[in-house]
Amino acid sequence: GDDIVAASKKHPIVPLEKGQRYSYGTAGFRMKADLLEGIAFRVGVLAALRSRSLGGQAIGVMITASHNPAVDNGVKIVDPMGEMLEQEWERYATAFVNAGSDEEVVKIYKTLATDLKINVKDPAKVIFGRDTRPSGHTLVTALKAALVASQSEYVDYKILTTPQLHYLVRATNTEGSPVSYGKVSEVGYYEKLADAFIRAMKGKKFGGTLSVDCANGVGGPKLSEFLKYIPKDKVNGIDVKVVNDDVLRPEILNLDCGADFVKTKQRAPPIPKLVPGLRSCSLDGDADRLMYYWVDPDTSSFAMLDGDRISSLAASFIGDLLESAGLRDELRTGVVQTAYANGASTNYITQHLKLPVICTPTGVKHLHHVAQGFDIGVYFEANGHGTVLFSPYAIAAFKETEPQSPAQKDALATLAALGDLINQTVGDAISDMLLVEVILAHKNWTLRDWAMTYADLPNRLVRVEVGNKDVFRTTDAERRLLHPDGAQEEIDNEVKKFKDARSFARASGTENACRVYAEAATRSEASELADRVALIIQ
Ligand code: 16G
Ligand code: ZN
Repeated sequence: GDDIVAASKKHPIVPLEKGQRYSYGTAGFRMKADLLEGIAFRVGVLAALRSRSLGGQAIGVMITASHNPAVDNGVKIVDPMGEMLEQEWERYATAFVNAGSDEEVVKIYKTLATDLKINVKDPAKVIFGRDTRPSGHTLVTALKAALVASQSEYVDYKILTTPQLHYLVRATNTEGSPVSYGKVSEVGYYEKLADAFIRAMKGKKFGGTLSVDCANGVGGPKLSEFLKYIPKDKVNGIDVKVVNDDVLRPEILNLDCGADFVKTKQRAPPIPKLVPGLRSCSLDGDADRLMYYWVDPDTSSFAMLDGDRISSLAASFIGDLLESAGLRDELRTGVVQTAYANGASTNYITQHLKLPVICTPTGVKHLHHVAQGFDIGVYFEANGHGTVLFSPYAIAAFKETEPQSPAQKDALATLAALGDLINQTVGDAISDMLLVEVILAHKNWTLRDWAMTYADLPNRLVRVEVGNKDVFRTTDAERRLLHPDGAQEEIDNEVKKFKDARSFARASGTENACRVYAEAATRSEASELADRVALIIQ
């Protein structure tokens, strides 16, 4: 206890204005980096306690602010199987960080330990990484100090993508077991992905050049490193151009580039100038989101393929493979989306692919949890974050089914390769990108073919400044407002006036504002509807 108090004093919390509290949100603690040092310390103390509460399994801490500006940073905790921190512990994290004094931190620590029957002398292990933000140094120093004071073992993995840290947490905790997730090293991550990619691409051709915008973040050097693990003769025609990968000028991180820029601006980054016909994609600042796009050389129009598109592409491909593998009826496949999913994608998945779709509230942990209920659960947020989860039963079926024909054998081998290629812990832009490339190669598709599977409904997203966002309470996976009274009826009345329309309002989980989403038959109607709903909640 005394050690923690003494160390804590060296990494003070910045007091907030009266009435305000720090809160462990959908992305952990995220804000201007100069507010985070004390938070990183307290998160370290909590992570050690969490590890002790789980028999000394390794807990992860990732320091990143993803797609946010370079001056921001963030701290979040990763649970033993590479999942997001359990909800109950988010509350503890919030309590820790808002404790009024260093002594109070220790008091909460001891109370928690007693209540949860945790022996604070038991072994603990915490592993951590950070993105390329320079402020990460200070935060790591505070985090290490906390781990030393809490007598926790730790491994500093230095600079990593967020999904790499998730991989390492799971690999650490499954090492040497029958469900080992891979070698416990960054190299192990590359080897696993490269091997799976080569297997999945067997006999197929990489379709021309792929240009990857890395948001000038950690994805740049990591993708370049990964590519060294793919011998040119192992993947026919592989040609990947890594762009916006300058991590030496921190101020250009996420600046006019990256997946979030592409999704919100609905256009390509201005640099490098997009060559018509060039297949392109963008990662975000910590490489867990992915957007594809191109300029159609025939029509000169820009087309973006977002998370909904990746989701429907993956679901359709896996559905076909299951069919060929004779496992379609054996393995329950489903798709998980949020209210932001374009209505056209939901229709395509339910009507054309004939797969169930479940809608959850925004935030990866919600989607992930529901996807685990299927043998094969495909989940993506429209913003490009997502993955495909395979149950142990599905993995066993890919490996153990006796093929009766060469086609069935191929399908089973491809499915097994996908099980290794797709990050099972969290959305991973590099892994997702390789998945998309595998599918396009198997289907022999260009981005035009992909974009033609269905037409997106025109849509608009607006951010609305409100006095107090917390009065906006929702139900039905954020699609309907419960409060303020009468607001939902007013929204319904507006929606009724438009064709093929849908709209909802929800409080942001990451900013002090509300978001309004609207879609309708035409661009101008979607816009008009969004404006009217914004007026209702203002
Ligand atoms: C966080 C979430 C992301 C979600 C976004 C919504 C994780 C790891 N990240 O970034 O999934 O789309 O919040 O932000 O869960 P909003 O609540 O401000 O709209
Ligand atoms: Zn991210």
